Amino acid sequence: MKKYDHSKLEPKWQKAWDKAGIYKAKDFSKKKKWYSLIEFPYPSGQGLHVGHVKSNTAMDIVSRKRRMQGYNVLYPIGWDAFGLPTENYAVKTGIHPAKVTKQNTKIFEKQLRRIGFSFDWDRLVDTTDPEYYKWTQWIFLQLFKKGLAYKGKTTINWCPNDKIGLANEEVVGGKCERCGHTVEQRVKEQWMLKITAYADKLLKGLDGVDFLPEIKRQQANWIGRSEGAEIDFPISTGAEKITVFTTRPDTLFGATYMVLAPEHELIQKIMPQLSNREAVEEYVKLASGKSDEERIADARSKTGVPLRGILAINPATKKEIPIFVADYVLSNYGTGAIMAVPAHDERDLEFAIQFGLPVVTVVSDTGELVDSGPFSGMRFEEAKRAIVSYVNGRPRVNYHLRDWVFSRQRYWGEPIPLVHCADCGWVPVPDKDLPVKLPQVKDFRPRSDGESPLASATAWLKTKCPVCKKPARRETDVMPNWAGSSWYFLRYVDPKNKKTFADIKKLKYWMNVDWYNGGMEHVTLHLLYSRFWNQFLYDCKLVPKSEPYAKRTAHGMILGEGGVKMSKSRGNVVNPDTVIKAYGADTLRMYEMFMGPFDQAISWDPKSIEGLYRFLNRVWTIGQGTTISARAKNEELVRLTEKTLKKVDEDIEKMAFNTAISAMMVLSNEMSRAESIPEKSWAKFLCMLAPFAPHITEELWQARFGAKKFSSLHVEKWPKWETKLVKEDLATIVVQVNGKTRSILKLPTDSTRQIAEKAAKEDSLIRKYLEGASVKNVIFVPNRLINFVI
Ligand code: ANZ
Ligand code: ZN
Repeated sequence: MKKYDHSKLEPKWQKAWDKAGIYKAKDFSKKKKWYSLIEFPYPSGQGLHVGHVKSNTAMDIVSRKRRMQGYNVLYPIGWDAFGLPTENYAVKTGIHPAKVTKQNTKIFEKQLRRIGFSFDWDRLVDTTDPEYYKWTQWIFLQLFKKGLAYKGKTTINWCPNDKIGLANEEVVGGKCERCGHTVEQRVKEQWMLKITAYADKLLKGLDGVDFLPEIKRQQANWIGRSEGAEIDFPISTGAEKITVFTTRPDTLFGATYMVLAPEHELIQKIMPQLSNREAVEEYVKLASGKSDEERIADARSKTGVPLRGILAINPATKKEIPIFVADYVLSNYGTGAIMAVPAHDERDLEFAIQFGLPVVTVVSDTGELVDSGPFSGMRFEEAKRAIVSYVNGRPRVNYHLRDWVFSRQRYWGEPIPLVHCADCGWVPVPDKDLPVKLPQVKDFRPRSDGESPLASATAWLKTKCPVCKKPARRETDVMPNWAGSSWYFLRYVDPKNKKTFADIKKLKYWMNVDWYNGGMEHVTLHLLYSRFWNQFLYDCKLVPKSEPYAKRTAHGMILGEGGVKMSKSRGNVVNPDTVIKAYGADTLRMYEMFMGPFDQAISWDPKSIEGLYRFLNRVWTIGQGTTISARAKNEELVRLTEKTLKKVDEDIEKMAFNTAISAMMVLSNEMSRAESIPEKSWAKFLCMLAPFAPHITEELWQARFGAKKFSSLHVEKWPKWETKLVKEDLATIVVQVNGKTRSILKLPTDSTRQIAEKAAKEDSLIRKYLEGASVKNVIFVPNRLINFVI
């Protein structure tokens, strides 16, 4: 008997598939198109992670099934290759990041190929390739030309260790996500993208897509639409007023004090009138060093200082109320000022207790207003509107979403293609001069003055203004890591196009992505950013669909043994190569799909790998045996095969890969016990297993069904199950007398009227009704109901 030698047969079939080009996606075809997408990997120096294998295998199974179902499938791969680890490595070793990236991507490609994914390798993209980032720059310029990219002074999160500005989302609990160092606040000129202009579109777009509910929820939360009103509060000392944003105007009569954010512009204006200037100045200074996250942390006790010498007037009660400066109010949300209602807001209550401020209840437990003048007794929903108009307030919608900080003072990113001219201001580099290539520099280290290393590339820096031709200076900031991944799914459609980022006809054919799977950690940022770019390009009429992804699912993480995170420092990182060496790629794929429910975090368990290996060996042995024949009849096995096929088919759609594999294990057990296996059932079994374990199934398929001219199993037709064989064995039949249910029978599925009538008449519960009665009519609905009319 031939041995299952995965180390020989896997590379053999990979070569054969490559040669036959069976995974190439064809632009335009009579077949229906199918576009599967995975998040393209960052080619780190550590090589492929088993987590990549999980997500890639899942979408490979879907893609392979679709191919067999007759679709023209696009399943592409590429490198999201700009990023900090590569740059840090370059800083350490002096090797240019482009060179490091080349080395790393080579390793990644080799590893991915060895697992037998059905990628169309001809469409490979690399975000660091100038031919790619030329278009990233071009899209940025479209945003700039439409006023959606602007340079603004913002306080940024500054990591003093990495010497880099961080986006809010890169700060976790006040610490740098990368190095764990405490983040400081710094004022810096930054390029920003006005994603807030798309807040509403990004929210509404969620209605029309098939994303996991949890993903939709996180997107919506991140956008944070909030309906409320702006209300003006006059102040005692003069013409100034304070405008607040509130979602609870119904509580206005309970507003007993006000709070300004430390950065609120009124504070500096009225400073001369304050009797406690020094205390206020001191407080404002202290607050400016803290990050937003720190300031709003629930656990932290509230701090603040009263503004002595001025008072505000509650426009509803007309009473004078004190004003505080406190850092639990943020300057960059709403108006940077609030009316505080301690009776109905937790944070305000905590503050009020600390400062001995009045707490006035104005809404009862049952939702009616109390102590609210003419509005007492009114339902709070109604009172919201009524009170806003009573005090001349304005309805207002706010979003928590912030504009996207789009510059980094680093080296390894796309140069921002703008030139600064003393006379003309910021001027786009003309299309014909794109890409603006990264210049060579000696030192990749960020400069301690906070500027990018590009600021040291003197020759590159100096240029001419594209408009007036006077001497001008290039922007030295580069784009953030999120830039290239915001549109890569569009480039896959037409990766070699030199005239445009992707041909519109091809985009019309392929877009949108039918199924995108990725990590849960990317559902707020990457998903939102890429939807934003796509929606923007849609508004420019450059892409055909406003939403880039029809469906988005997520996988659970793979943890190290014992449920801890896999990390280099723990030394528990599993290299897929070692598993492949011992057991083969098919076993690795099967194992990762079998580990547990796809969306859950599961620990690596070397012992269970053996189980999958045994399974494939059993399949191999069946394939070598003599029990399979065209003439074999084995009704029970045929029935089980059909049922398993149905289950595998349906489970793939639900990403229930583990239960699909369990079902195939049961079937393989029965097959290895069977005296004879009908050839048709064997063929169906290989077909359903093919997307999971493409190599072994190809080998066994070719051995039995192969023709002289190679035709791969992976382009065979996806089999159909025999409907009548997968039916439940017993049907539940309701037995009625004159329309009233009197008994329930279990009968073999598809029992005839005669059989059902006979069984019902013999039923003890029914017999007593029919005794001595004359049956006028019998109504029979197969597999459902029999009704005796007497
Ligand atoms: C009075 C009030 C009474 C409020 C009450 C809430 C409950 P969302 O849903 O997040 O939009 N707020 C407004 N601007 C703020 C800022 N810059 N910093 C901190 N808090 C701010 O929350 C809006 C509510 O948060 C607003 O409604 C305001 O407090 C507060 F029983 O006004 B509310
Ligand atoms: Zn100029």
